[in-house]
Amino acid sequence: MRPWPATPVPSLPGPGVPLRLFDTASGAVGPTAPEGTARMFVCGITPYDATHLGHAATYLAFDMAQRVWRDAGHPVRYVQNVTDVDDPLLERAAAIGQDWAALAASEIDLFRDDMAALRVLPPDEYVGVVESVGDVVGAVAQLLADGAAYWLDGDVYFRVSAARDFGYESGCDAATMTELFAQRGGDPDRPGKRDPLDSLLWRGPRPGEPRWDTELGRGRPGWHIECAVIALRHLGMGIDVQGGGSDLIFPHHEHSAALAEALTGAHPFARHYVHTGMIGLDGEKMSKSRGNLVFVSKLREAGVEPMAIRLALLDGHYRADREWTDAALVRAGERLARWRAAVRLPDPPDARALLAEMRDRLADDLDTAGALDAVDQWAVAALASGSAVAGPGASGAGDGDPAALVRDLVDGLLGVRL
Ligand code: 5CA
Ligand code: ZN
Repeated sequence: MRPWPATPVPSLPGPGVPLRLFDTASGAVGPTAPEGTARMFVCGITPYDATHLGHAATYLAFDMAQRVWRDAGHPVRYVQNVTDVDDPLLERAAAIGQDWAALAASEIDLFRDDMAALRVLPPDEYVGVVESVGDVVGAVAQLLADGAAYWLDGDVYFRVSAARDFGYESGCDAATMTELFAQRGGDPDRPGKRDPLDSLLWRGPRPGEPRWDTELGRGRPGWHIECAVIALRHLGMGIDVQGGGSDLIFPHHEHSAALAEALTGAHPFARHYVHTGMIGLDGEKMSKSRGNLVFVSKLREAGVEPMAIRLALLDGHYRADREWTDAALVRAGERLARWRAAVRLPDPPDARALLAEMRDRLADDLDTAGALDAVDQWAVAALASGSAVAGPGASGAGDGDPAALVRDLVDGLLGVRL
């Protein structure tokens, strides 16, 4: 599938700082330490109700990880999936009387436009389930042959007891797993399952649902196997980051890791499992089911500058559940205006200390709010001295061009164009 266009990333003087990230599996912040190229898989959208600000915040967080890695000299190989066949998409298409594939295609287009407008760097591989059915079928056939999966009334299930260390990624206890599994697309109570937490790998044909004719018979892929298979094909095992929102910690990332590990015999699937907090509105998680969505495209249509949306979403820690407010957007617009005014001053102050501070903030588990504050301090000082010192020659020669450096570091590290 075609990704969206990339915006250039300016390179910055001097060495970057190695990225440390919080890993859900270990419960601690630790060095990411990629071996050369950093490999990252981030779970993509199920294409309906795209792109709300929760989606945007999540993809922005991983965009920041990519920028810090690149600044530290690591090329990045980034893969994202699209869940372009799954129950919620089919249910929405049926509810609005639209063909599911047409709905998916138009929502993916909208998502691409929003991501490009927000200057989120595109994945190297953007891969749908529809184009991965053959790979999924091969993987399910292998799991069946290995005894890690079984048939149940025309469907195939993964046997969690075949996993080497099921539960290590989320750290959830059994009761929490069962509860979350039921809430998030699982079917713990289906009669005939060997274990309530066994997950659907292949769904036999149902009236009115899409199906493919395969060596498993007719049917369509389940959810978790999709991400395991796409990540394995395009990245392999031992990836540096498996990412997504905190609503994917269990069951999705637990199951996709267990599946990748069962398929390859290697462990672990990812060295860091990284999860973003949920963006909420008026005290509730922003979600399709609650219908309390604020869309990037609607804000853009209303004339809001994408860079202000980007700054508003970066003004908080990616792991914290946080609220979207109009006030935050206003603050971001003011901040953007302040930064732009500061880099237009004829003689702004040196910015090399700012670059060092930004690198430290971002490398420390992506402290974007701290990085934004650092730029603010520079801009406020620049504007104060700019208005106090009339005329040229206020700072010494030989500092390079501070305004150009600030434009480049705000662009390269924060993805914000001034
Ligand atoms: N297609 C699956 C992943 S394979 C999926 O979860 N799709 S989604 O469209 O529901 O969500 C896309 C991404 O946005 C996921 O990483 C999800 O965790 C994240 N997300 C969804 N709602 C929010 C929210 N309110 N705040 C932050 N992130 C969110
Ligand atoms: Zn996924």
